[in-house]
Amino acid sequence: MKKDVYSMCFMCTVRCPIKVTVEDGAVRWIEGNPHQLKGALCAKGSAGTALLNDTERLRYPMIRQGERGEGKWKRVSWDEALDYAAEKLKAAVTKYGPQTVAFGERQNLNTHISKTFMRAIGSPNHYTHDSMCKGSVNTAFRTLTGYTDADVTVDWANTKHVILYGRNLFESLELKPIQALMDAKEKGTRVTYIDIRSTVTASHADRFWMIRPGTDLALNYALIHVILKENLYDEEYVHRWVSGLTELRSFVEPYTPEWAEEETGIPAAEITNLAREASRDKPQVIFHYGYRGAHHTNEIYFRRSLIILNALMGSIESKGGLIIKKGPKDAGYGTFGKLVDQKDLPKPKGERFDGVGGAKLPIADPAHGVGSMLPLAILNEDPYPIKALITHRLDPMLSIPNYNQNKKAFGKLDFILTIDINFSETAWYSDVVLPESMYLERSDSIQMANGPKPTLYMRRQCVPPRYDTKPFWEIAKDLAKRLDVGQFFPYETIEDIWSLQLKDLGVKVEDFDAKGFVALAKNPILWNRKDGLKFKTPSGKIELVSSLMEKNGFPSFQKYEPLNPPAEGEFRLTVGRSAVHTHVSTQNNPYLSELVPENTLWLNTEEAQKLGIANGQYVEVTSDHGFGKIKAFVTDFIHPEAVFMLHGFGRQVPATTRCNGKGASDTALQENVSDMIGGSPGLHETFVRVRPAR
Ligand SMILES: Nc1nc2c(c(=O)[nH]1)N[C@H]1C(S)=C(S)[C@@H](COP(=O)(O)OP(=O)(O)OC[C@H]3O[C@@H](n4cnc5c(=O)[nH]c(N)nc54)[C@H](O)[C@@H]3O)O[C@H]1N2
Ligand SMILES: Nc1nc2c(c(=O)[nH]1)N[C@H]1C(S)=C(S)[C@@H](COP(=O)(O)OP(=O)(O)OC[C@H]3O[C@@H](n4cnc5c(=O)[nH]c(N)nc54)[C@H](O)[C@@H]3O)O[C@H]1N2
Ligand code: SF4
Ligand SMILES: [Mo]
Repeated sequence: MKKDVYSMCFMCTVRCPIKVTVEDGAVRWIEGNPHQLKGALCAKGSAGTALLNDTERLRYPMIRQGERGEGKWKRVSWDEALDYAAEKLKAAVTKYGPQTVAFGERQNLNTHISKTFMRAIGSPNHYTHDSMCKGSVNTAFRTLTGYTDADVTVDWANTKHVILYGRNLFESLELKPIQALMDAKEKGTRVTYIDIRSTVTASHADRFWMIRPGTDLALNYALIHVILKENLYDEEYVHRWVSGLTELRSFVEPYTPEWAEEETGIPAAEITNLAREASRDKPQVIFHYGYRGAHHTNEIYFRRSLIILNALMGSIESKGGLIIKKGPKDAGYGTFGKLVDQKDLPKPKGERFDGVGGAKLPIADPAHGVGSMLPLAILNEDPYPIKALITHRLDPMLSIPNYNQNKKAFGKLDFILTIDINFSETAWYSDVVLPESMYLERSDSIQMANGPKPTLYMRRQCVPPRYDTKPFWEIAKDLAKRLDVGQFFPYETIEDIWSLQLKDLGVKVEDFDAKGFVALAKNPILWNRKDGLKFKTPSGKIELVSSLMEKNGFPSFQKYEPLNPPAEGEFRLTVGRSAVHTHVSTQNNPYLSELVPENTLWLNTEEAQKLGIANGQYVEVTSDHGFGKIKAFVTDFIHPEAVFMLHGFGRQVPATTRCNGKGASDTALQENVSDMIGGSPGLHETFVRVRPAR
């Protein structure tokens, strides 16, 4: 029998809506949901079947036998694995206190369940990937608008001009935005792209600037300088909704385009032109706030400068600008239910391991924590020892900079439990490994995707699990029961979870049948720009002088401090993503590992010549923290001060035979330093030395 199932892709966390054709219990075809994506899917999404059939993914629960990382495992039953894990976690809770248990995951549809688990056992130490990805973007938004970046979306379809700072949209994909931007470009939308190297996105841009690494803040200070000097901003909007303009004006006074030219390498006249051009298109212009790009310990000021540029253009809550997401209430519906909203569930209490909300990181987002503090907290026992770690849908060993340090830190733990679908580097180093069913084999909690048109999405099981695996929501409940907190998990099936989520909303499970999603609004909901904007700052305005920053002792504007340039013979290590891989998840996928089997080191042609390195030759890359062997990609299309490599390679798990040992690991080379205001890791603070491999 043949049937189509609407579900959601999970080859990366964009979670595109998909249509899956299933015949006789097997997946025959996957395509983008035709109602939203015109059938389109990226290479990773198409490789979902290869993941489903992969014999090297996690297939059954296992308990470690030999030393950590030695690779000796015993296959056990689910009961045996869960009993053992519960015993170890209980020991940590009763002997040392619940705060000694930490739980990390990439934010996902079941995060309301993991947060319930941690609150039930009494630990404040749940953290997500968010800070490791874009913590400073999140914090920058909150300091200016009271909203996080997750509360904001980009109106790609209606913008006239988008300016991207290392936002390599056409390789670091999000399908819906790409489709919308391609359509908009046909109608004349302009793209300005600023990167330290020429990427696929650069080839789609109308203007490309190769900027000197780490100097984007100088460029923005100069753009703001020109905008204020020539009164190019949206006066009506700024007068009504923005405070602190006088202070900003005097702050940017010294930062002329001529000054920025020296710093960035971009001609002053071109900087002035961009400011004028953007202003002509306001408010339908977007200075994209980005995720990665320039990653330094002062990143908060760079992200703030981007949001300030949007505020000056009047593009926050404008058609063709940035739109504040609306929820079910805004669309006239009830509340979307979450397990973590149970009234009798204990509130998180006590100091967090990462210092978020305390003296160390007072304004980073406590809803996510700052994961890169974990190895430091473990090693230094600061603020207290961590004894046990649960990791779900995250690979902290590779996603927190400095692999060797991570290994040392995790080696200090009494117990590590990993719930994954693959043999991640963290799983390989764990004591118990629990295999989750992959996304085509399971249903999950419903997604409430807030936006101009708030929409609900559902992941539905397409085929039965191929191996002895379970969905996370079931694993969490089974573990909770064993830790005597089962009362907070009042469900047996996924349908019970769905009804808890939909109970007050006024939507039924059957409503998803027709298209796989339920839109709660026909037209985009936009607030009235004259008097209807609802900023969540104390003043109700976009606060250029931020009460959140100032109250916590951080200046709202920071004098430009140039980064140290690389010393003779050194390069700034920069990293990013490939269109056919997801972070650290897909390198062993049978199809995707064929497409991009290893990473290369982008190196400027002249620099390569000085070092006697030819294109395609293996080189050794060394930093103060680690080492890697990798093929050189010699090119004119990268700034001479930097080298670049894809994240996620140089793996050290023999069980993943297709990717093991291929390419070099950025994580092994990078230093673990963070922006201690915003929370992002300073991924581009590391210098490396390169020489031909011996
Ligand atoms: N050194 C370095 N660190 C980085 C970055 C970098 O460029 N360099 N990038 C940063 C960024 S932007 C981000 S967003 C983070 C991402 O960091 P991570 O979230 O750690 O990376 P992912 O590859 O998304 O996924 C991690 C794990 O989730 C597992 N997984 C995938 N699907 C499922 C599933 O359905 N169930 C379960 N249980 N597990 C699943 C994968 O097998 C993988 O082991 O890393 C950050 N850290
Ligand atoms: N295919 C694919 N798509 C993805 C993901 C994935 O894993 N795979 N992950 C998703 C996630 S979680 C994220 S966070 C996004 C990330 O999406 P992006 O923010 O686009 O991140 P990267 O791919 O890391 O690209 C960063 C770019 O910044 C450039 N860069 C480095 N230093 C500087 C600098 O000083 N200035 C400027 N202007 N540029 C610089 C690099 O050359 C690189 O091209 O992608 C998302 N989409
Ligand atoms: S971007 Fe690609 S991998 Fe990510 S969810 Fe969409 S289709 Fe899947
Ligand atoms: Mo990310």
